[in-house]
Amino acid sequence: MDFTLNEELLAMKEAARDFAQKEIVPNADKWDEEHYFPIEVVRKMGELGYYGCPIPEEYGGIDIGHLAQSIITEEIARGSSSLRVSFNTQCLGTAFSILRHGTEEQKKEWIPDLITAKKLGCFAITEPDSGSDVMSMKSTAKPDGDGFILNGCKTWISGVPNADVAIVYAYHDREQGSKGLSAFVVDLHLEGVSMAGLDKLGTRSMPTGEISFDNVRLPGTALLGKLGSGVKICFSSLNQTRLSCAAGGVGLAQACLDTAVRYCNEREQFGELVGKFQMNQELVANMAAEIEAARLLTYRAAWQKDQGDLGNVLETCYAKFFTGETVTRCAHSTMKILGAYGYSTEYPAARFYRDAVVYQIVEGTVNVQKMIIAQDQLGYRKANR
Ligand code: GRA
Repeated sequence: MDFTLNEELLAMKEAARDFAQKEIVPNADKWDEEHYFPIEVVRKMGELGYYGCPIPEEYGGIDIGHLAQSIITEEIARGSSSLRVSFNTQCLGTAFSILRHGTEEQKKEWIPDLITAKKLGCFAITEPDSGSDVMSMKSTAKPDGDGFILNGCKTWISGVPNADVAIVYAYHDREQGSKGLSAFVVDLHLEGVSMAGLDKLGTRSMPTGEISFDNVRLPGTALLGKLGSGVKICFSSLNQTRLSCAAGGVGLAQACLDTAVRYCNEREQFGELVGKFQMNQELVANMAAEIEAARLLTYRAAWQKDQGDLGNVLETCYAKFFTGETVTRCAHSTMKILGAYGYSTEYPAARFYRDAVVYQIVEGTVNVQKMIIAQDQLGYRKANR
């Protein structure tokens, strides 16, 4: 067992940290306040190869794997939790799914543009009446001639309304149950597609919105994988995007700790630094230990993926579940330590607090993660595929 990051990974971590410090941190609060999506920064990350870590060079990637991408995601989230979402919209929920399931033509057409962020991506699972219960989705893609007619509404989709392309999950034949669900690569500029943004509490520098498909005519070449393999593609893709979410949560939790420590060593009350008070020390100690545990769970799951185990649902759930709880506790602890300054917009603690809660909701709620873990442990349903 070796817990050290090799020189290449350490250098990438440092470079991503420098990038976040220079390009993201100085503007993150302003972008958040203005609900501004900094596409120029996303494109720079694309040029640096950040979205191409698990993508082979022949499709424009840098082929250094999931652990590298997790480490970079963590450092970007430490600057802005909003921007870590782009690792899922540009790579893991889109380009990486096309890499695993697409035809050669689809790979060539979409992957290079997604990982360089020339085109903005998204993946569309959730619907107004179908959140945790994925299989209850209502969208349909009825076979029609050599293509499909797509109808339905997707909501809470990260990257919308700015996205150019979506991986959309819809039933081509509801009668067949799970075998009737298919995945499609959908050009969002097609006729019949309309998008609208949604307002939200946090993650305000990454748009979130809904997409309506009104009799959208898809060419046969839009089908991703085989007809009926939507379930497999959807859940195996979630197993990669969940890890990215965990990595982002670790980064945001670390940002909370960084801010709390800085404040503890600046602020004086009762004649001494507030870091000298044991009740604050308890908060700092809990945060530090929990972040380290969340980080190790995340790195372990990423490392397994780099060994070829992309079906490590259980270990990915451990990382996502534990990080979701940790980052929420850390944001709360930082708020307690900073007091009124945490509540004000003078420090980023208020943004961290608003951004943290979503880690209990997206990519499968904390309860969904616990359900998967418990059912595996109880022997009801094996998590790993
Ligand atoms: O046997 P079958 O043919 O009926 O197929 C079932 C099963 O074998 C079917 O799915 C198959 N399956 C899988 N296939 C391949 C299940 N898991 C896998 C897998 N890992 N790989 C249905 O399975 P089931 O077990 O009967 O499902 P269920 O009981 O209906 O639901 C299970 C569960 C609740 C866990 C699932 O629906 C789920 O994970 N729900 C959470 C949905 C979710 O994570 N949504 C996230 C939306 S995306 C998002 O949040 C973007 C945010 C962006 C960002 O911030 O990064």
